[in-house]
Amino acid sequence: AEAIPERPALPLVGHGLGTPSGADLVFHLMKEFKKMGPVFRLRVFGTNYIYVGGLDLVTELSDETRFRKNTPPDQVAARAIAEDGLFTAFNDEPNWRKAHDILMPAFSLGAMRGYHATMLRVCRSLIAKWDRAAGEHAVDIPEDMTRLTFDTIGQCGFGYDFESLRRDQPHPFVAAMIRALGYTQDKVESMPGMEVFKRKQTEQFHQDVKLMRDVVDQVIRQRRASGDTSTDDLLGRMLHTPDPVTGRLLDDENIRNQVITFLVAGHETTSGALTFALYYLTKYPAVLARAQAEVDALWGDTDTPEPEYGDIGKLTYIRQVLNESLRLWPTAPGFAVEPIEDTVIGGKYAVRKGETLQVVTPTLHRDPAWGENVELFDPERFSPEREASRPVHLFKPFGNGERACIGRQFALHEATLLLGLLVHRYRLIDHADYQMKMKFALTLKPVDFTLELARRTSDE
Ligand code: MNH
Repeated sequence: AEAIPERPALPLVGHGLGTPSGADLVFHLMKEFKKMGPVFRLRVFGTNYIYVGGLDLVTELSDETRFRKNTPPDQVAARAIAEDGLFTAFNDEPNWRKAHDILMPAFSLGAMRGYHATMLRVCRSLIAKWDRAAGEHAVDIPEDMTRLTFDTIGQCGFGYDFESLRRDQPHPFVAAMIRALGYTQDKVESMPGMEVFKRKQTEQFHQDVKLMRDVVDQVIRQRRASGDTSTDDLLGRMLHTPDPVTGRLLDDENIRNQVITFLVAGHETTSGALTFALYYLTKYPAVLARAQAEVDALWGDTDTPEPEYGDIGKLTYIRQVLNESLRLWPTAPGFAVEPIEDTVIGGKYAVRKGETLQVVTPTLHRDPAWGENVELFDPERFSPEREASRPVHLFKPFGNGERACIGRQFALHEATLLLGLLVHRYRLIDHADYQMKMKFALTLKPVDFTLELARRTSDE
């Protein structure tokens, strides 16, 4: 076997000094692949990462008989917040399968039918807010997308209204979550032991986690107090549906971890995806025009369209726009797997059982197999004809296999509905000539992106 390519490393720090953090780390990795090839090793202080970005290797790593999810260091650190919730659970924790089996039915395509009216109601609150802004002042896209997706998961998942769209500031849960995740990420990226010098931050972290748990306990308490035992949303299933295998309910502590997990995982990524999509719609007028033609054909020029559940499946071009946004900037820009047994990858690199192999999806999504001009935003890549001939593992914004995103249909339904309604109603005015600037804190998203709005008239 050959050694996995790596740059010369210093003792102890490894490649730590030349390796940036946050969004710059994502860009750094993408550049490194261009020089180092489809797999390379990076050592940051004590931690040893293998990054993989090419189609052939990702195809190999997607074989679930040889590889399974790995909980990489940043997710291990996030366990201080979400413990054995679905996302951060280790494969061998029994609560993973238990919760997975209990919750799966709530995420089937059919289950979206049940969420549709609620999702629409949240979209309409955003539209009411944007109508007041139109012609008056700019709106902050990432902030408002976060308000929308957070309220959507709150209401669809737990029947709880966080009222984010009526607040000037983000909901306290969101602020605490961002700080807390930032803290756990810093801990991974900085030299081991540094937290002893960060007493203040550590104290803040404990307060933030407490606030998140208090919010969740309030959500659960409200449902219990209502006496409602029949609502079949995420919370209802967790409280009342026994695991089909063991016949037992999830315990209270695990339910709390799941609610935190869904509140976190269920909104940041979708918010980022919506923001990237609105960015591309703004910067590519021909794409926007086609998206508008699609919704106009469905809803005409009525002031208040009544999208039905079945309409979402008809918004195929808008779905292509979303997919193409997720291709260029998958908002969860990777996932990690580990060999189930010691093995060899790419025909020559030995890897050990349990070792973290980090798939970098922004690089996979620029593999030459996508064709020419991989940097170009082009929703035609997701036309039905080209989708049919695309290699299976070339597009992986939702991860792989059994541990792939459980909320995928939920995110796509929500995002397609909202984008449809927005392009139907507004002209998006790039008043500040926005230049993309990204932030990465567990998810990748644009920052400081504002647009002015004008209502469309029937001839535009
Ligand atoms: Mn989601 C896992 C991306 C929306 C809930 N999600 C994952 C993974 C990726 C991902 C990638 C795999 C992580 C890993 O292998 O370590 N998720 C996304 C993206 C969007 C998204 C790009 C939106 C766009 N996710 C959502 C929504 C929800 C959700 C919406 C909930 C309503 N995701 C999860 C959960 C997991 C997950 C829960 C963990 C699943 C498991 O391991 O069983």
